[in-house]
Amino acid sequence: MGVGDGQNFHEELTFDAARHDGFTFGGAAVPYAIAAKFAWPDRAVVGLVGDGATQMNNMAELITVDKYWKTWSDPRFVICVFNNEDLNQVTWEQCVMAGDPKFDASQRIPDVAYHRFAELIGLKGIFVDRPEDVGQAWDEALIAGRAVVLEVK
Ligand SMILES: Cc1ncc(C[n+]2csc(CCOP(=O)(O)OP(=O)(O)O)c2C)c(N)n1
Ligand SMILES: [Mg+2]
Repeated sequence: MGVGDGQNFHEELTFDAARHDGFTFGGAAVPYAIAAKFAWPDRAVVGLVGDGATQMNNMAELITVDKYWKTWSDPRFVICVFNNEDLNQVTWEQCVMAGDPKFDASQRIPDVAYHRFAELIGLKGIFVDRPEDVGQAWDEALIAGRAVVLEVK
């Protein structure tokens, strides 16, 4: 999660919601991004979230975002969801540390249209699946004038 004013990137505050003393907890990024926005409502907040973590708790907390985003003086708030239909960090660990092939029963997760869920609850949703469109998608997200879910497939 990064908090910046869009100009002074050297002053940017970043916080990795998935890491604390080596322990990782999924589902924290959107709540932490909300907290950052309440601390600095006049600055842009960006949250970067895996699709598995999004399905844990972060989708529910997008409802909280919709409850409050109109009260933030700077509306820039972007949750970027990386939709790889995989709990990839664990898939990777199981492969590298145990030599196991990907175990689809636990590692393959549903393909959810996160950008459409965002629209359903009142946020702006943007979908991008071509590398050459990613830059423009971020531009669109940051000038949207409202909270955005940017889904990267
Ligand atoms: C609440 C919780 N449950 C399970 C885990 C174990 N875990 C660590 S990383 C990970 C996979 C995350 O997948 P995703 O969010 O899709 O990110 P990706 O690795 O695919 O980019 C899981 C399940 C966790 N950290 N927290
Ligand atoms: Mg994933």
